[in-house]
Amino acid sequence: MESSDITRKTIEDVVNHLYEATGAATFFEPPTVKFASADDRWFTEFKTIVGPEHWTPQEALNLLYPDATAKTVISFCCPNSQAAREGNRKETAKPCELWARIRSFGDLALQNMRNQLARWLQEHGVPSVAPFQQDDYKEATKNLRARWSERHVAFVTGMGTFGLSGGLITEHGVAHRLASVVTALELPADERPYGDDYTAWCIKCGACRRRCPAGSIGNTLAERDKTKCKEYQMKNIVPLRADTYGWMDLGLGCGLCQTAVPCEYKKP
Ligand code: B12
Ligand code: SF4
Ligand code: SF4
Repeated sequence: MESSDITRKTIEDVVNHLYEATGAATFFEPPTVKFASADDRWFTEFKTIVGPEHWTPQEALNLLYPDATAKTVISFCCPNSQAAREGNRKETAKPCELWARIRSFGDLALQNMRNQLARWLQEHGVPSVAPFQQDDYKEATKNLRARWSERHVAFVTGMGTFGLSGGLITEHGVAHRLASVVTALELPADERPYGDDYTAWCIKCGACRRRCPAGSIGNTLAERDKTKCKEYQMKNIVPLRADTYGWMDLGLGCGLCQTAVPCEYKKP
């Protein structure tokens, strides 16, 4: 296939193929794929909203291809499986086992999906990069600030808007994981049905705040205390990893704010 023959449909087919091939289908419901123009003004605004270190799509692509021009950002969203969501609804302090598996091993499948989509485009002669894979994850978690925020990127593609919990509320809810790829291939962008209203799909009901065992969620997005969420995970969940869940490393989080809430699996 020539790169000029690659359409949005082709990309969606590749993502759906990788969803099966990487084992992501064990953990997630089928992905939704959305597209943004690499020139969208939001990417420049994130230098102020997230921080000056946050990459534009152009900067991210230039990490691997110094002479290429970024044209499109592809974002995909994989909702957590119904069984994992149902299991987590009953929890009050820690993730159920299926949720924990998604955080630790589902995330590895998602990393493979990103990488393989970028590799597929590269093999078809199109400079492409999965920016998350170029970031320093330890630094991002230490500073609570990534150089490529999957939620902010997905917001630009029209995938969804931020909730009080900080999660991105999509057509398929907030219980999901996100990934993205920047490419030099020009493809039509999706519209943002919510315009620039970055909290449009959150009904501000406070259910996530009441679910959070760490007191990390406030009455407004600005009141959110991310450090409390991280400390809760480090003190109360990570130490359970070997005995309760049965593996030695990889991240864990409770995600209680994403289950038993009106935005869990649909736009409320
Ligand atoms: C560091 C990190 C964490 C840290 C801190 C999270 C944080 N920053 O909020 C810790 C360890 C605590 C954590 C916890 C969790 N995480 Co985490 N984490 C990340 C990581 C690596 C980077 C996040 C980041 O730095 N973002 C940038 C900062 C600036 O974003 P932020 O603080 O959230 O931004 C807020 C403000 O900017 C605000 N805002 C304020 N003013 C304005 C104005 C405008 C115009 C806009 C647009 C926004 C805005 O909106 C944002 C949302 O709160 C990402 C992966 C990635 N690279 O994107 C995953 C990621 C965010 N985590 C994810 C998940 C699922 C979780 C957990 C549920 C754990 C789990 N799996 O069970 C919890 C949920 C916590 C929560 N309430 O959201 C998913 C989120 C998907 C989703 N459903 O939204 C991500 C995207 C991973 C992935 N690949 O899917 N995480
Ligand atoms: S539970 Fe309610 S307040 Fe929290 S993110 Fe969902 S809709 Fe918004
Ligand atoms: S992941 Fe857990 S601790 Fe963190 S904000 Fe959500 S409910 Fe609170």
